[in-house]
Parts: sequence; structure tokens; C-alpha cells
Amino acid sequence: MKTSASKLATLDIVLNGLMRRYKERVPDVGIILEAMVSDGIVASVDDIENDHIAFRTMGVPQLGVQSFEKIFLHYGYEKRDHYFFEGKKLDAWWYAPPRETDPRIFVSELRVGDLSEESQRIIRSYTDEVTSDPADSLDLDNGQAVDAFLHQPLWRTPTVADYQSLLKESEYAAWVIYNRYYLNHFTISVHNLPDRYNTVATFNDFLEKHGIKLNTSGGKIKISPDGGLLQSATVAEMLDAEFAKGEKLRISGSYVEFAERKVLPEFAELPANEIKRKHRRDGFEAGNADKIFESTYTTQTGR
Ligand code: OOG
Ligand code: NI
Repeated sequence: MKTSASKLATLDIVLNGLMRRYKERVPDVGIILEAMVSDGIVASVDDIENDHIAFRTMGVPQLGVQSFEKIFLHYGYEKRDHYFFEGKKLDAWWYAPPRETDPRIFVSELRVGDLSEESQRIIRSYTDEVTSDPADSLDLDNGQAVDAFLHQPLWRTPTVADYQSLLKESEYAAWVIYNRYYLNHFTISVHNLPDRYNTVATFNDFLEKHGIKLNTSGGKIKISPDGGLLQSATVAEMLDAEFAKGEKLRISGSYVEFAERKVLPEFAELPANEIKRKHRRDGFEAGNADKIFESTYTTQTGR
């Protein structure tokens, strides 16, 4: 189905709002984009392709993916594959965009009911403040309203004690209780970059030369079993976060990811200048994602 021009214009407002706040929160973003321009990899930051963006949610009835996805389904995104992360107690889905130039979206959700009674009690004490699905009362055709919604606190500011208690059982839970719907990462597509930078391996070298610290969980390059999707990610930036009663704690914020999508075997003979997004490996890979989640985990940020 073709998405109307007005919906696409609203989607642009929402995506721009997300990226603007994300850049402010994650200094690595500006460092990487500026280095790509100054090293001559791209002429302008507008030439950089955003492979996908990602969000995290709490799996409680009135919130979670079923609520969050209403926003992007409205703008013409289509729900695709499901992924399950048993150890991390997460579900995730990805959404294909209405235009080839828009980022894919990856949304995950904590299986709250699988946590201990104590963690569930803590989480619900916050999420119960949201008494009905907030996406149902949001005017999705008002880009400013949606932008404000994505950056407003859904529940009260957590206490340091609750954050630390959650952190012990689920680093993901602790991340969401503080960071909520802030953009978790955006992803630079490397496969269309000039020759010396168009693989995750060579792009990682460029990043490390500029002092960027990479996630090492499962190795710096995460490779799908079919060999078609290669990913790497920075270690999340730390935030001086203000908690309830003015308490402060340094916690994980957001990070940046890099993706290389290889041309599918059936299109191997296509001339390079004819290769479009649809000719490359699409979607995600649970084994890669499992390691990328750890970009915000203390096992990576504390290295
Ligand atoms: C998402 C991790 C997974 C991917 O591209 O597979 C991911 C997250 O950290 O919330 O981004
Ligand atoms: Ni990602």
C-alpha cells in the first residue's frame, strides 16, 4: 500500500526529532559523522545512509511493542520477522519502511512476566502510572505531538535503588526504566561507502583510528550464519543521569551501530551501479542482535 505524502511528511518530522535529540545525547555520533566528512568518506553528512534505528520497550499490557508499533505502522511501516532472546528475556520485531531511503526499525520488548517477583514489582510500580495505551490517545498525524511523546517521561523518574536493583537482574530493564523511548541507536550503512570503507572490518579500523570504542561481545564483527549481514557497534555513551531526590549516577545511554549488507547470491551478476537496497540481505539476525544488545551492558561499558 502506498503511504500518503502527508503521512510521509509527518514521518520526516518524527525521524528528524529523534535524530536531533540522539545527536545531542551521544557525542560519538557527531565525532563519527564529522570524521567521515573530514576524511573524505562522504561529501556531506546527508549522504550517509541510515540502515535502521532501534527502540526498547517494557512488555506490559498497555505499553510494549503493541503500543509503540502503532506509531510507525501509521506511517506505512510493515511488521516483519520476530526474534526471541531467551537468556535476555526479550522479544523483538523489525519493520520495513515505506520508502527505500527511510531507516528500517527494530523494536524490542522486555518479557516482564519472566522476571523475578521483585523486579516485576519495581517495573510495574512505574509502568502502572500509565493506565491506558498512550498511543491510542496520540494524534499520529501531528508530528510535533508524536515527537514530544517520544521524548516525554512516561512514568516518574526512577530512584537509584530501583535502577540498581533492576540492573542486577536485567540490564535491559534498567536501561528502559531510565531511558524509555530515547533512540537506542542509529546505524550507518557501510556497503555503499567508497572502497576502503565499505566493509565493517575496514570501517571498524577507521572508527578505532578516531578513538571510538567498539563492542567486543562475540568479537567486534557480528556475522549472520548466511554471511550476508555483518554488524558492529560502539560501546554506549555514559550519561550523568539525575534520579529521584536529585541523586546522580553514571549510567549507559545510547550507542551507534554499523551494518554491511551483502548483495544476495541471485543478484551477484548485477552491475554495481544498479544495486539497490532490495538486492541486498535484508532483515536482522538473532545471533548478531544478542551481542549488540550488550553495547549498553556494564560488561561492555565497564571495560
Ligand atoms: C538492539 C540490539 C539489536 C540489531 O541491529 O540487531 C540490534 C538494542 O540494543 O536495543 O540493534
Ligand atoms: Ni541495530
